[in-house]
Amino acid sequence: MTVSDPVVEEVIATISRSATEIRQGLIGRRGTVDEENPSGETQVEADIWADELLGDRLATIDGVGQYASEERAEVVDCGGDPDAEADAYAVAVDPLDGSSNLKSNNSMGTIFGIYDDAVPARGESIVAAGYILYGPITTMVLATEETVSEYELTGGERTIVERNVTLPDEPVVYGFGGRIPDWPDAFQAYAREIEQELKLRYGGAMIGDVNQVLTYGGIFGYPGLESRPEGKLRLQFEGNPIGYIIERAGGRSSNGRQSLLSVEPDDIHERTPVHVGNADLIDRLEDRLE
Ligand code: FDP
Repeated sequence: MTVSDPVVEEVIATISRSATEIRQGLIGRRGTVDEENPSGETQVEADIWADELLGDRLATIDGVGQYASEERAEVVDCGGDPDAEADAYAVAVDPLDGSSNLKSNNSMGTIFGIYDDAVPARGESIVAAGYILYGPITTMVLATEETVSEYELTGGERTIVERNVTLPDEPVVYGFGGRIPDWPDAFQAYAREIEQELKLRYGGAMIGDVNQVLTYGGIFGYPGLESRPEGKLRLQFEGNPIGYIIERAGGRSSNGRQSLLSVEPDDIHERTPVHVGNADLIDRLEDRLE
């Protein structure tokens, strides 16, 4: 599938070409460094390396006005103003989502959102978003205004696997992050209901867990916690792109009250509760959390 805007297409092509290289470069970069990312989490060598690789490549694309990464405190100004210029975009990236899974050699991903506004921006201004899943094979799920597609990536090439990916109607799996004693009572009550209906699938990397939901139907959530009401995941780099993908695939996203895409952000690294999945499961969650 081609995306009609050449800048958007070049961003997608650059990220998908870089993905097999990133996967290969994980070898030997599993160690932690003596640094924390702007959200206060320990970085592994691969986080910094993948961020530099993507940042160098994306920031030089004509028409990319901003590069923002979960691994950098500040947004990188690349020369165009996405608020002012019709053909300038902001690219927000989580270079390695779930990188704590590197230690145990479990799945991880790369997430990106292409915003038509300067970031921080509402998810409603996303024009395309996607994720790479480093599983037994490397795949990319890409959502545009037209459709959601899945590709296999190898040697810098992408091969279409499925056009028009949609969430299955009958939900099968669920995965909720955070420790149960830290879940607010209303979320605990909701989770108890869901446990009776669906199968648990939780691998500790949002991309792996969300991909299970997209494949089998169900719900992924990282709720607001008693100790941290804002939750763990970041709106610009994780919540918005994933919300966009799942909504385009026929599901819903929510921070517990409203679509993630309609949340007005204050800060580039702001966190949010994230819930995505089949629409009726998200509707029920919002009723419970009211
Ligand atoms: P990680 O810290 O390994 O980068 O983005 C944060 C994230 O992973 C998500 O990918 C994942 O869903 C979540 O954190 C896992 O958090 P828990 O360890 O609290 O389950």
